[in-house]
Amino acid sequence: MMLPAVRPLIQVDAGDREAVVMGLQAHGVVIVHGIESREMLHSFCAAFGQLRNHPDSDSDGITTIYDRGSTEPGKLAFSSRALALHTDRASEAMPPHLVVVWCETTAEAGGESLFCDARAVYLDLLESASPILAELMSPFLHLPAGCFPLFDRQNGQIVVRYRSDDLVRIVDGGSSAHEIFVQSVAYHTQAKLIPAGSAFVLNNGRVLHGRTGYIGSRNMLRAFVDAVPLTDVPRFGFAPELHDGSPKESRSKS
Ligand SMILES: O=C(O)CCC(=O)C(=O)O
Ligand SMILES: [Fe+2]
Repeated sequence: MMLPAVRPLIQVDAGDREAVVMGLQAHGVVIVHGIESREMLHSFCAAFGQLRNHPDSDSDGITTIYDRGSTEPGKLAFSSRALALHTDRASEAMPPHLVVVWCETTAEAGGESLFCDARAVYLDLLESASPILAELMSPFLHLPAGCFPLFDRQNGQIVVRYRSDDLVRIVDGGSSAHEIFVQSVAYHTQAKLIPAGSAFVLNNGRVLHGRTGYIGSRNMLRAFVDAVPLTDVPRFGFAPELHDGSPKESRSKS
């Protein structure tokens, strides 16, 4: 039997570091409330590690995601269109560890954030479709930087890497495994409107994210954070074991 489709998202206060860390450990993503300014966002992020610059970021390392009508390959974020589930910087050898996206202004309608815990997808496939999982764990996605597995083993962890836009091509023969992956992702995806003054923080090696299309003007501020190794912050990706130490973890059999 598959893992339950979704579990309620954990919502915590930005000042409660322990709760942020516990949420990341249990779900790979947390909603954080009470960030009142760009400066506060910056210091919240800096408490978890080093901000990583991006070609679109400003000098403080933060990127404003807004609709500038972009139609460029890989730049759909800068439009009002829906954004399919993805790993940030999936084309890089080392994608950023944490992704923090803070809402400055909500859209008039739409613009909900989408999350999928790829750990749940991995565990479902492990249980019910292990040959498919083996395919996904072999070179599977042709990206500008090379051909990568969709689920990879890295330092004892499993790391997800995925995008489905025009910068990626699935390996020859991979389309049915891809279809099964996409179905499982859809089953485990949940939507949440992040209100102004709140953010999501996610482990980019574990949780895929996206958004629904929107109308009106919407500003989201994004930071990539590489956490300091060996701190309380869960490592990039997730443990391959069934139990991650979270007391609520349970898998139903039927
Ligand atoms: O607009 C959003 O909510 C998210 C944008 C995003 O995922 C990105 O820029 O990579
Ligand atoms: Fe993203």
